[in-house]
Amino acid sequence: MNRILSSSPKGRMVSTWKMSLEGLKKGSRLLQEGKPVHEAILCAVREVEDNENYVSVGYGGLPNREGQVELDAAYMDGDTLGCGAVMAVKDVKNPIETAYKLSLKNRSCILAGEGAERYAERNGAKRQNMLTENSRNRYLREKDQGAEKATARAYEGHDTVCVIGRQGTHLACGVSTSGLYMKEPGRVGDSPLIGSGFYADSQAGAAAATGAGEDIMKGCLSFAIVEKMREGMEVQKACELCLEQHVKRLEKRGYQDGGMSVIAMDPDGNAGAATTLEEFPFVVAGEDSCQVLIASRNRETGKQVLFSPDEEWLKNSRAD
Ligand code: SD4
Repeated sequence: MNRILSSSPKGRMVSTWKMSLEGLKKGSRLLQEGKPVHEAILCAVREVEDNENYVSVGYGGLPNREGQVELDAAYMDGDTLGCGAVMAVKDVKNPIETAYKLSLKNRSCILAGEGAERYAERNGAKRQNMLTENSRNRYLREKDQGAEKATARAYEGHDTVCVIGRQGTHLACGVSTSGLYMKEPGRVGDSPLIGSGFYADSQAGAAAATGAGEDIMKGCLSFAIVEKMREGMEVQKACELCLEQHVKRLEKRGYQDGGMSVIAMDPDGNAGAATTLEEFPFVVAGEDSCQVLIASRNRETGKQVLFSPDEEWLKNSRAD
């Protein structure tokens, strides 16, 4: 049975994709120093948002059909259930920071488009063109080949960074993404939707998702996982069961799985993950370690396994 045990009663974190490794190391260090969970999560997400080599989040993100980078981000506090999100924002440097600020409010905490951009600016966010030359060149090249006519797909250079953290008994979660490459302008995925892309309740657990947002949101996947933990299910089992049930529900309606992966943490700091991919890298950090693990689903049996990748894999994998 897959099981990632908590090695420490102190700060614990889990995050999606290998690209979150450096951020998680920094965030986890803050937790070990006793800093509050939001500081650790913001630090980890910002690290990915600021890295232009990661073309799925923040600066350097790949654009929509019209060549503009539109970003979604959200933050949820598991103690208060306070939740904030920004959707389809342009030219905002660290959307996770605005999402966090919004999570402290009780009304008008989920903002879209221009209103979100104006709120971000009024509240200290740096405005910056998020399209790098590399992303622009790739867009122009692929547009020439007619790529913007194809259906926007997940996991083609587009993966959401989701970070769950726990300090003491306090759970919280932050997510940030540029969504699907070549998406329609104004399109919003699961990531900033409470219950779909993320959910955190310190009394039950936290979960977050990455993949084809339109598929994920049909089952409020993150909320479903947290509710299973509330009923007493073990975190890894909750991830596997909810994802499997959701895929079956979609398949019955004739949808083809566009790729979905989930991470979760229970109130004791135990982490779990499940995927419909052959390889889904995620990162787990505790008091004395921060490591990449792989969740993998066997195509024939549907069984999920978790394993540590070897050095060779870490060096060569493109699955950021
Ligand atoms: C979205 N869930 O916008 C995001 C994209 C993603 O891996 O996570 N891709 O639908």
